[in-house]
Amino acid sequence: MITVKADPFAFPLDPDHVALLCIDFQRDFMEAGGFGESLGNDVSTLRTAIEPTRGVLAEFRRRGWPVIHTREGHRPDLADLFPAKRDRGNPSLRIGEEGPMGRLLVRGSAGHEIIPELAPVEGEVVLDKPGKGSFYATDLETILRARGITQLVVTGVTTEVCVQSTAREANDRGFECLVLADCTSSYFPEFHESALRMFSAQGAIVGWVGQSGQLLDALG
Ligand code: TIU
Repeated sequence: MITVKADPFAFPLDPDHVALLCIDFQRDFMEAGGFGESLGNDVSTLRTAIEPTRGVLAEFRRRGWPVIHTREGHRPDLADLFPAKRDRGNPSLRIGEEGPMGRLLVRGSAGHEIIPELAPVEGEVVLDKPGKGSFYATDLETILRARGITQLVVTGVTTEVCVQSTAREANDRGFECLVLADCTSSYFPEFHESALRMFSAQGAIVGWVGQSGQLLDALG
């Protein structure tokens, strides 16, 4: 067991049963012309998470520990897109419409790809999901249980949407989550802070919150 400093108390990392989860580091959320910008967001705010996540990713790869990347998006025929998701709000473009990086949030489009800085490598799981949470309508739980994974180091965007949904779902399924604050980001700094505080409050009601530096220090 490796002790990692975290809030609200140390995270007991089990090297044989831990995986790194990189949630939705896609061009559609992180780059101009994608889904995130179509919602009216300044996408540059998400970029703070890239370098810290690169550091953690490199360490997991060096150790040969499992890495799982998720991508939010839909089938090209949009058969898995609920009208309730497609029609909500007043975005400049809707899911499935053609933007500068191809069809928004559609599998196979350039915008659906993970940003090059954090691109998956051979042997890493890439999981496509139609919702915000990573367990809904996916085989993530099967993949984790098949490998005996019981702990997740959680990174990704955005903190209060897909990261929050996923951490809560993981916690309910019995997985222990260490969410790395600097490896997550939001279009709304106040939501980022609040979501992180909610995770670790009440004795880690959803999970632990730490920093990438604390994890890397503990790993030596
Ligand atoms: N809009 C927003 O903040 N996020 C999403 O729609 N998806 C994810 O968080 N990945």
